[in-house]
Amino acid sequence: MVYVCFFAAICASGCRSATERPNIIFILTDDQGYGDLGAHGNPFLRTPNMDQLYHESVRFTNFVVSPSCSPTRAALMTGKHEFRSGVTHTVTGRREMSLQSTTLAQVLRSAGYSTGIFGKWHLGSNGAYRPEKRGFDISVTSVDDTQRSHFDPVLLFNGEERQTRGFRENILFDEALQFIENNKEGPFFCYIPTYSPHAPLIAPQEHIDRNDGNVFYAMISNVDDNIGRLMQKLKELQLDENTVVILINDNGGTWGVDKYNAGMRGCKGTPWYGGTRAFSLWRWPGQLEPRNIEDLAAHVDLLPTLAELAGDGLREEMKKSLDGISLLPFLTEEGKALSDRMVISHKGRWPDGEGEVEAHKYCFCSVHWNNYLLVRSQTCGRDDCRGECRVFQRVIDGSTSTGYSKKADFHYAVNPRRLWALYNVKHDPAQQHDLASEYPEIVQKMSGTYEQWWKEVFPHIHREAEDPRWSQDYEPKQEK
Ligand SMILES: [Ca+2]
Ligand SMILES: [Zn+2]
Repeated sequence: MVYVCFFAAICASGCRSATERPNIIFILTDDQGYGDLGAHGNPFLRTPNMDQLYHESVRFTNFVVSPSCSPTRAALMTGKHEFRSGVTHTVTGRREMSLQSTTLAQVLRSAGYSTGIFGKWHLGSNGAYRPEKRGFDISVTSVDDTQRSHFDPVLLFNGEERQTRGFRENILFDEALQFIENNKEGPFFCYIPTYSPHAPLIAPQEHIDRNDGNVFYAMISNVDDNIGRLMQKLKELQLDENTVVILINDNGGTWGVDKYNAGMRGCKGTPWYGGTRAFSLWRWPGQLEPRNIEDLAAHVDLLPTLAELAGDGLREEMKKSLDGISLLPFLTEEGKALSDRMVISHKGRWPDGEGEVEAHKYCFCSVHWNNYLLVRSQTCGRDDCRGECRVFQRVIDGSTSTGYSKKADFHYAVNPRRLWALYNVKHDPAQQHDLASEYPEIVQKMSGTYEQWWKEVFPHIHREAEDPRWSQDYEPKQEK
């Protein structure tokens, strides 16, 4: 049923031949922040391979992702806000991406691409939700995406368990390089969502030594080495010119925000700019001129962009159902301005239970529009909330250390309830000057968009866990 839909959705007027279409490698790092990059001025961390990629890429400097893992992945895979595919958390029951969603991998496979995923899927570990059932020919993932074995992990190869040896990121890149070599005639789509540098903080000793004992930075440094290996392999296979390499991080900064966060307030799981701003690097030698694009772009744009790159794009009716737009004209044509748009972020993660979704409508959400950020950083106000309001309640109660930060009153700041705050994040990335009373008409326009958006997405905030298709045909073993 789903297959019929997306075969019809793509190649409506015939695909271009495979030789004209580039291979696509998409690397998504887990819990690395915008500031955790040498090229962004981090004085404590060396990332020579990511920096080289940065200098050879088109860079979206105002690029928005969701505040945490599964939500960003759902948006990347569907081209829609994650609530539209029912993803509202990172845990079982609320991270399963609706089976009615057509995935990026399905779109590219329909266009003739070989598809592989090597890393953290995090959109459902069981049955029909697994990546090899959702458009990937080859899938190498951890047994359950909450599993934290960084060394000697048991991995699933298209659902088959295999004991492996070594550091997980090195193994996943080895598998990705093999996939690239096997498919060098192209076109291929190689998705590498790393597990690093997400906690627990564990890294090979040589990287820990190289980073003066900072294990978080050591994990990034290991990914950086692997990206170096990947770029070398592309040159060896003479695929360098015909391959688009994309590097994005999946949410705001974590263990590095107190050291360097590019001047921004906010970290993973907050509605502040530092919670959802990501780097977004696009390298295609000879085709894309390295430069910055400051217009607002977002994770939901990946699917329509790659669909256009892979063929003749998507049919109008599918395009209309997406929140994303194709970035291809802006990538290839300098000086072309992106259309005026708003992008909405919401933390999600409300507790389970009757009425909880509505009770958290305004809890930790923001609206992006050009350089404006409209923020509601507020709890639901109930003392007995079992959700993540508790983290912010601690800050209200005077704690200066919570979550990822010992400057919690800064990164986890809470605003007065029932008020939107407005910031110009280009001039004020630390979000110190609330412009709401100065520009009431802008607040009204942006908050009006939020109200309309909530009405639209609310019916999609559902759980498929009770659905019979959510089968338990794979039972993950307990981690050792
Ligand atoms: Ca993450
Ligand atoms: Zn609450």
